[in-house]
Amino acid sequence: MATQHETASGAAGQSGEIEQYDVIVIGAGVTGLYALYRLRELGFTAKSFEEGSGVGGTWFWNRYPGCRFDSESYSYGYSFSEELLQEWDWKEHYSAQPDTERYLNYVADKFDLRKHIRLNSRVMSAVFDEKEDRWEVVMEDGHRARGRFLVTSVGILSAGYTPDFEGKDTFKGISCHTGRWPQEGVDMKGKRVGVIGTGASGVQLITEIAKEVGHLTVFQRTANFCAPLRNGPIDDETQKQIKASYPEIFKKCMETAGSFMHEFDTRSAMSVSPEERLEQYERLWQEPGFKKWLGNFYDVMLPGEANEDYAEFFKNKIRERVHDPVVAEMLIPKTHMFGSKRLPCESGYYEVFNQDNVLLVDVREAPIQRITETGLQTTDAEYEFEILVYATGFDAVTGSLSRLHIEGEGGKTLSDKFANGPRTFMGVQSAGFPNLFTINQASVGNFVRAAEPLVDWICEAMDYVRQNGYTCIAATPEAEADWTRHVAEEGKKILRSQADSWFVGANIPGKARGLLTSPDSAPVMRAKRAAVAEKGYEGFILR
Ligand code: NA7
Repeated sequence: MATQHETASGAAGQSGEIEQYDVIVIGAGVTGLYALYRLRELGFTAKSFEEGSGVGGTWFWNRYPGCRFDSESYSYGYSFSEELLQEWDWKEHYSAQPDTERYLNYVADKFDLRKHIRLNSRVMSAVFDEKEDRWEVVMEDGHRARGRFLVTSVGILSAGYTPDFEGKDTFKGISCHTGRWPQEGVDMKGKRVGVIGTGASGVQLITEIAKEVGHLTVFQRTANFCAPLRNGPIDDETQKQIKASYPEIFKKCMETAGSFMHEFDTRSAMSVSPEERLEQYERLWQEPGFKKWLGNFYDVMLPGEANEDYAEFFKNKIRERVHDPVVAEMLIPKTHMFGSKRLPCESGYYEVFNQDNVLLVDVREAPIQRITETGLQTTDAEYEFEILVYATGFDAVTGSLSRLHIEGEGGKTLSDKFANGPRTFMGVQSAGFPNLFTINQASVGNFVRAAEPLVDWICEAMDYVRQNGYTCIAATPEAEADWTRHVAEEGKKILRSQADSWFVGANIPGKARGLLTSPDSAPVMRAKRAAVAEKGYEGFILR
């Protein structure tokens, strides 16, 4: 096993001190922190290189007003330490970003992980040394490190996307993206603000800033189905109950498709009377979180009559909440099925549009033509504001990898390989990129719940390689081809592939369309990975 800070000379044709590790982790967010913990437990030397000036990843960068969980806080935390579970008090049922960031910092301190993390370290390239079976990463500041294995814990929603509007740089006011919110915050009190985008981030931000801005213009291209979050503080009694029931909470999460606490009703919506159906819809509407999405009749999530029926229920809720019928119609989704996009949860979003100082602009009808010095111009009109917020989403899943220059065998880059869509084996590895584990390709759903078992699997795979005296684990082209075909074929059938969203890369102009993650449920994915490991890492070459 390598020791840290050993001097290597001649690596990559240069000399000088290059840090040496068994494992290099890129990123110190939710998965990066846990990977460090697990790797250390297994006796690996590991270092995480993190672009941010703090730990937390998504919860470090997305500090826009209103940013919070849509997952129940207590279903999102790490499960690996009973002590941590008992020590940490979630303040709210759906934790706000500052508290979640505080939690991840608490974890980093409690488990003494900071000494394994180099902050302010943007990785510019990662190159595989075929002779040595080692990866070398180079940071923006020239710092270099080498490791047998490379783990990309770079997040699935971390490469922010800002549309390439003409005149973007001419805007004289303040402009920022939700995913890279300034640390010092943005003072919006009494200001004229424009927001582009009404996805999960836009919905949270708009609701929050509408309380204090002078005037708000919302530029919406696609209306979304949004549902009340119904957040609230956690009182002492509930806190005790939560802490006593973690085993059941996590067990439930591990049984469901997306690792959330909610289970579908096994009945068809159409098998019950219209009265009973409506009674269930109304009951779920009053309940908090994703229950209305993931705890309803199973067939509301399948294209067809039940889905349309439930969509109509949502549309009527919007009509009830928005006073101006013209504005209400603008806010009603027309181009996609309920559940085919991520369901943003809100705390008063629709009521924002009843405020006199809020204007909704349909930029599907009249697209944005250019950004001006004082605002923006659509094909219809010109709008002025002092602050412009891009809530325009992310180049999801593959974007955070493509930003890195990852060079595998034969000098081939991962971004070239993924030009027509990701090609991986189970999301965890791509042929031609040995010893590279692309965690962010394989994880989706309630994030920590999905990430913990995935990190465990990857760490055990590295341990297996080491224990058996190998230096290399590489997905076979055949295993990769089979998996890629499986994703393409099965991916087409599921609801979340039907809309133009980040799930299928359709939000990024020119990006190949296709499901970016696994079409399988979380339990199925875990079983598939376990079977591969049991068969001595079938689908991988070990040498
Ligand atoms: P999303 O869900 O991708 O939303 C991005 C929004 O930005 C969406 O409303 C887009 O409209 C809009 N957008 C993107 N490009 C443009 C242009 N060129 N013109 C006008 N509007 C545009 O990103 P979020 O950050 O809200 O959420 C991402 C995930 O983070 C979310 O699913 C959660 O899991 C957490 P469109 O719908 O494409 O017409």
